[in-house]
Amino acid sequence: MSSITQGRLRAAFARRLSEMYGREVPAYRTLVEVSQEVNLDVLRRAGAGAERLGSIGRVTAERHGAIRVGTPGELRQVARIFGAMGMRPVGFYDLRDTASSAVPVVSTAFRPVTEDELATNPFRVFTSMLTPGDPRFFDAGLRGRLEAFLSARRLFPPELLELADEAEAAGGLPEERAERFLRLAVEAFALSTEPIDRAWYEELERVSAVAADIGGVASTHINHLTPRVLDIDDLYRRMTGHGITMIDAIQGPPRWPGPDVLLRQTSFRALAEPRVLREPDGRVTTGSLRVRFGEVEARGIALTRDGRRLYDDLLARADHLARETVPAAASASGGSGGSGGSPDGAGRGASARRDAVARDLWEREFPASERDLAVRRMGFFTYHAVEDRPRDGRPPVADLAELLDAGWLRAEPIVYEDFLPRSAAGIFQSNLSGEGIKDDSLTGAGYDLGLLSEAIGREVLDPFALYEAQQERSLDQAARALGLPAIP
Ligand code: OOG
Ligand code: NI
Repeated sequence: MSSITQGRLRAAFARRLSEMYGREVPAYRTLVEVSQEVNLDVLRRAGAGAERLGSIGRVTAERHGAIRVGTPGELRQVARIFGAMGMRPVGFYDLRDTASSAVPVVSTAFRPVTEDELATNPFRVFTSMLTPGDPRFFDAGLRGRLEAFLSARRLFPPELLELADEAEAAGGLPEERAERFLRLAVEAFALSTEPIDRAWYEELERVSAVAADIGGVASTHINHLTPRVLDIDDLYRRMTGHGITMIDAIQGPPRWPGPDVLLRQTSFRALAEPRVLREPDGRVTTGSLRVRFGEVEARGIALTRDGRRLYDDLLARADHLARETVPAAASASGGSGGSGGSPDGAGRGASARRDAVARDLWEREFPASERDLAVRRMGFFTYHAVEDRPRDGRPPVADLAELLDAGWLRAEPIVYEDFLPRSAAGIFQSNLSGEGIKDDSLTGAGYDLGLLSEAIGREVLDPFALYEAQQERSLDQAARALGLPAIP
């Protein structure tokens, strides 16, 4: 009996989730279509260079999703379902302090971690867990009722969890059970039609829209699904042309002439979706909730800790400078966006200004080429001995820069597979209706990496260590091929 491997389960799950989300959120279909147009255009324009950060096959199928759960127990179940598909928890993101509105969650991302599995299908899911124990958001009374509500619900049917355990232990599932697993898994993340208690939902919403989306309903759902695009600025323009209003900014590094690094993302608010509500008097009505959205991203080279420090530093300085250089007349005239005082025009003006400031900083301080990123040890690469390297009898030099410059070694970028806390907070925030309430006079509860690992029951992996290990393996191999003891 043929068995469906974890990699094939993951690819099939991503595909089916995408079909489901396309039925649920029509603007997502437009986004996927436009992304594919943009990618084909880049391929035509740039040829093979377009595939330097991933084959067109990989990029076309590539998605990330986001889900939100309420308790450590629920998170542990999610880990079993994703474990069945070869996805491991990587990275710890604490958005409680990163966001300016009330986002009471801590997060990780489930994703494949080996080169082979990433090549099969890199599907990843940003997964957030509510923090009811954080008194800045929830007082003791609300916390108690919230925890009682969460402990009474069941997100996943036992059959799904049993199939997941079997797939994880055996490395896959026989065809029929694979089919059953996929059906149940996709269903578990569909938007539920069960009535929502309006009063309870609204009580939570006053504290935080994210808390309401998680703890105000009896199920979880895929919150957005994000395709990958090779030119996000082009996509932004085209979506606007399709009449879809994007948020003001593209989050992450600025557009600039140097290498693409990390992650650039932008999003749009999905339309309100019809949801069944139970009114305080017991009547069941149809209302609408606006919680889901569309997002798109461009991925670049993974940065080392040093590279990341420089990125974070430039971002903070760009923010600071952009605030200082606000034109004196901007507040009166509606900014430089030219759309005359509308909040959107002003927002776009401010964001264009920030982009210009950021680009200027980057051009002065960020490594301007892949070679410089490699030599300054700011980007992650795999290194390969060049087949037709000069063999002029010189003893090989053992310094990375010289080996690259003399044509002995070739560097291939490692793609950033993770997320950025500031961008994630920006994405959460730009899609919330209200600010919510956060009492900063209180001390936050210590939901940290250790607690998250414990909740999941598995080690949360360090993304830097994964990239580093991949780079080191390639350096060892290259050194052997060149007959060097090591490449420092
Ligand atoms: C997750 C937001 C974070 C990203 O791409 O940074 C995210 C959420 O809204 O639940 O998906
Ligand atoms: Ni996202």
